[in-house]
Amino acid sequence: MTLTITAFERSPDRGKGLARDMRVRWALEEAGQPYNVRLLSFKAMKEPAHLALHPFGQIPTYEEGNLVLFESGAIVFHVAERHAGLLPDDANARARAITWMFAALNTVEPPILDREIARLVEGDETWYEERLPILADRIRVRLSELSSRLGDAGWLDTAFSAGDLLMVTVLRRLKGSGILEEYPNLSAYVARGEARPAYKRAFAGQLAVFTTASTNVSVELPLRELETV
Ligand SMILES: N[C@@H](CCC(=O)N[C@@H](CS)C(=O)NCC(=O)O)C(=O)O
Repeated sequence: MTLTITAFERSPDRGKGLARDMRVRWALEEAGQPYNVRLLSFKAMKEPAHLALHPFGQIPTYEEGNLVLFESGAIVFHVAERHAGLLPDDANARARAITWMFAALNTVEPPILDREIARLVEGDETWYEERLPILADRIRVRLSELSSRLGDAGWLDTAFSAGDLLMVTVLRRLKGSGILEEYPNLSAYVARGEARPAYKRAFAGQLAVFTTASTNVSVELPLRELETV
């Protein structure tokens, strides 16, 4: 059955793999499932045809026959449940891997997003520079805890799982901030995820969209779009 996902026509992250279609691409690559990508402009994302697939007018979506899904975590979970390689067979190990999926999206990602949203929404305000260290410290609390738990293990549980896939994509949002780099074992963990062949294929796929669009269109993205990843 043909699978179709949606992604930005020209990603605001300029092909760095931060947009959330990257998670879905990576999961599908790990599962060995071919997929089509339908590219959307910011305008098209808010039009009725796409809103019928995604109530919030965002990417990614996932279409498999009559099934339409949105929310990157739900899509990755769906792929992981139906194909080998992303969730362990042992029931308890599987439950723990699912727990890490929720932890990535519900516990680790929110403070990282708070910092990004503050830059987008309050970046010009007088208090922004004062607020930034507070937001960074909230991220450090979670990273310290995660770093302690990971220790020198390769993955969060015994083997790579969809929990690691989501956690790595969440932590990647911090690259270049200097915060992730304060935790060498987390930096190495992210690098381990990025070294997986399936990750590399997914990254190359989304980067190709951006480089093709850039050579065809030389228009700069407006600031708001640049930062809404
Ligand atoms: N919780 C959603 C978030 C989806 C999301 O924020 N998508 C971004 C791209 S990564 C988007 O579509 N931004 C444009 C917008 O919200 O208008 C998920 O994980 O899928």
